[in-house]
Amino acid sequence: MNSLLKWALILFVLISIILNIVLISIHSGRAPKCSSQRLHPLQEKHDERSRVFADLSRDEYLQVQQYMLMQKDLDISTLQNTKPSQNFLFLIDLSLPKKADVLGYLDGKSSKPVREATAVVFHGTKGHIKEYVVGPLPNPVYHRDVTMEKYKKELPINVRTVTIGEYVLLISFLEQEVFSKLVKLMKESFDVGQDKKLNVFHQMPRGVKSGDRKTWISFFRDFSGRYIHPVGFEVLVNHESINTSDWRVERLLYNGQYFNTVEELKQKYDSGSVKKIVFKESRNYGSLKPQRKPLQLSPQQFYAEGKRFSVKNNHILYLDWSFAFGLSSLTGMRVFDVRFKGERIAYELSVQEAMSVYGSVTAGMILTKFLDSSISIGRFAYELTRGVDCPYDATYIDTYRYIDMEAPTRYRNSICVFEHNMGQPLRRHFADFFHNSYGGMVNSALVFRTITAIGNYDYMWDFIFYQSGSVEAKVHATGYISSSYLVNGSLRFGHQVAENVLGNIHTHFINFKVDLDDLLTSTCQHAFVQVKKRMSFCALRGCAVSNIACLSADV
Ligand SMILES: *[C@@H]1O[C@H](CO)[C@@H](O)[C@H](O)[C@H]1NC(C)=O
Ligand SMILES: *[C@@H]1O[C@H](CO)[C@@H](O)[C@H](O)[C@H]1NC(C)=O
Ligand SMILES: [Cu+2]
Repeated sequence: MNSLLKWALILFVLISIILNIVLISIHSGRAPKCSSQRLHPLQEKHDERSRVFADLSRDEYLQVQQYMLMQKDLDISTLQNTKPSQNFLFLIDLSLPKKADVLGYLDGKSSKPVREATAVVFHGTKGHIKEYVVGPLPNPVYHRDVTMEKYKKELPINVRTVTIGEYVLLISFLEQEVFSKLVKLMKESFDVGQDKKLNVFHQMPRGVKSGDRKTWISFFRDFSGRYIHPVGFEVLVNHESINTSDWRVERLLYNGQYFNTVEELKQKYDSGSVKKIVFKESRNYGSLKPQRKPLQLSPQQFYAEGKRFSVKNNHILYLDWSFAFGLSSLTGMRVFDVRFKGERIAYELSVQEAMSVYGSVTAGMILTKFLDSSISIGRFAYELTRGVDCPYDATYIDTYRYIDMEAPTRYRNSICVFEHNMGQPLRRHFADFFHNSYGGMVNSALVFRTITAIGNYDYMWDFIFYQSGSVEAKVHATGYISSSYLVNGSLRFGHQVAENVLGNIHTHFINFKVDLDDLLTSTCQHAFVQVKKRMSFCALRGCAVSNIACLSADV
C-alpha cells in the first residue's frame, strides 16, 4: 500500500513535469521572438556611388603623403616637431568633387568624378601657406596650387593655426622666459616647483588686427577639471615670428594687475607693492568621477527584431531614408544625397562652425571669440563610449584622419548610428466627440551622431531622420564652462562658480550648411532653417505631415 502510494506520487510528478514542458513550449512559440538578426528585409538598396563623398581611407592618406614627400622641390617634413621656419604637411583631406559633376554621376548622366585630395602645407621657408589639390587617387601624379583660386590672395605663414609642434615650443618658451624667472612668486602663489606645473589655455583671436599673432595664455591648476581652476595669472606672448628666438612676453596679468615685463612683476612682487595671491590647497571640484554608484541600471532600448537600418561603406539605409556620410577633419560631420522614398531632398547637410563669444574684466576672456573651425572641429571627434555617449546597441563606425600628425590615424568608434524612441508619439489624436477614435504613431527616429571635444566644450552633434520625412540637426554643449580668476569688477561679466572663480558670460553660435536647392522647383515643399542653440530643419514632400513635424520641432 505504502509503495503503491509512492509510485503513484512519482508518476504524478513525472506527468506534471512533462505537461509543463509541453505547455511552456507551446506558449513560447506564440510569444514574439527576439532576434539580433533583421527579420524583415530593408526597403531600399545600398548605393556604391555614395563613395564619391567618402573620407579618404588610410591607404589614400598614405598615397598622398608619399606623393607630397616625393616632390623634392617642396622640401616637406611630416614630423610633428617640424620648426615653424620649415615646411610642414599639415593636412590631407578629401577634396569634394564639384556638385554638378556628382549630380551627373548620381543621376547616371556622366562618369564618376576624379577622386582628389586636399593637401595643406605650411611653407615656413617661403613664408606662406599653400593649399594643393592632389590627384588622381589611388595613384597621384599631379598637384595643383589652388590657393589663389580659392582664397583670392596669398596666405602669409602667420595666419596658420597653432600646431601641436608650436604648442610644445610655446610651453618651453614660457618655462624659460617666465617660470624660471619667477621661481619665488610661482612657488608662493601657485605652489609651482620641481614636479608641480600649471596648465595652459590659449585665448582667441590671437591679436586684434590682420598680421597679429599674439596670444593671451591663461594658467590653470593641473587638475582633470582644470577649466574651472584658474589661478589668476595670464601672459600675452607674441609668437608672430617663425624664428622662435624673436618670441617675447608683451604683458602679464597677476591678480587683476597688469605688468609690462616679467622683470617689472618680479621687482614689484619682491618689494611688496603687489597684492599677492597666497597658494591654498583646493579639492578638484571639477572632477568628473561619479561621487556615488547609481542606484540600479537605467532603462535600456534594444532591437527586438534586428536593426531597421543598415550601414555599408559610407552609406546608410533606414526605412524610407538613404544618405551618404563623412567626417571632415576641418568642419565636422556631414551627410550628402539625402533621399526620402528615393527622392533627393537635400544634397548636403553639414556642420560648418561653432563660435563662442565671451566677456570679462580680465585679459584672458575680455576679447575672446573662439571660432572652432579655425582650429578644426572634426579632428576632435574621438571614441564614443558605449551606453553613455550613444546607446549600447548602436552601430559604431571608425574614422581616419590626417591633420597635424605624422601618419594617418584611426579614431575607433567615433561615429554612432542608432534608432531610438524619441519619447513622444510622432502624432496622435483622441476624439471623444461624435466619433470616438484614437490614432497615434510611435516616434522612432534614426540618429547619426559624433561628439567633438574642442578644448573645454564637448559638442554633441546629431542629425535625426524622422519617419515623417523631416530631418533635424541638433547640437548640445557639455564639458566645462570657460572661467576666469575672480578680481574686482568680475561679477559684471558672469557668476561666481567656486572660490575665486568666475564663469564668464558668453553666447554660442552654431552654423550648419543645408543645401536644398534641388527642392526649389518643387511645388510642394517646406524648408526651415533655424540657427540657434538648437537648430531644426524640416523638408518633405507630404506637406501636411511636414508642417506638423516642423511646428512641433520648436520652430
Ligand atoms: C633668429 O633670431 C635670432 C635673434 O633675433 C638671430 O640671432 C638668428 O640668426 C635668427 N635665426 C634665423 C635662422 O634667422
Ligand atoms: C578690490 O576692492 C576692494 C575695495 O574696493 C579693495 O579693498 C581690494 O583690495 C580690491 N582687490 C583687488 C584684488 O584689487
Ligand atoms: Cu556655453
